[in-house]
Amino acid sequence: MYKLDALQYPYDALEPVIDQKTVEVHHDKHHQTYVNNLNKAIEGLGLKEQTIEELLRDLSQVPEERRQAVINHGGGHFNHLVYWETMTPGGAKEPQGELAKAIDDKFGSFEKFKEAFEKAGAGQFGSGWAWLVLDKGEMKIVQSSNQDSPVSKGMTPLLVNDVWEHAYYLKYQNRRADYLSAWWPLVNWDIVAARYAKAK
Ligand code: MN3
Repeated sequence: MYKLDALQYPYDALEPVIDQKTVEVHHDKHHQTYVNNLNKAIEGLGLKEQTIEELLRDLSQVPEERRQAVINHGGGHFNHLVYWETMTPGGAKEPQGELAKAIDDKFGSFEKFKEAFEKAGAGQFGSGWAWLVLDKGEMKIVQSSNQDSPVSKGMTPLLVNDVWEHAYYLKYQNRRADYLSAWWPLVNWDIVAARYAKAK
């Protein structure tokens, strides 16, 4: 059984970039529903106890007829965990040290990285996610559709933004690009750096 922990910050902590109501519904309704449906999808399978990341990294342990449900709802659980953790009311506002250097080396500059990431988020057709990942040691921006998760392809997430409409619609309506560009002050670069150091 998987369970959803309370957010590490109050619902209004991401104001004014993300409004309180959006955070509340996103976490308590959308995310909770993924957890509930994940538990239904794995019911009776006798899987070993493991983190949701471990489960998604090895989907071969899930029988084929339940696998898509685990991809959808397990991905929905894991992707949102990374998303909530990526954001914080405090923390470093820009990448530092080794992480900053890796971003500069790969994308040219922090500004160019942000531009490319926003483009990936805006260009994701329909619902999905924009990610910064490490893929076999290489830093990359990738998109994923629906609740597909890059961990199922062996990648390690460093940072993610949710581009499903439920993440931004109350405040930004159809203006996904505005949400993407307004989002940067929320990113906790200390956490991103810790993920990077661990994954390298
Ligand atoms: Mn979402």
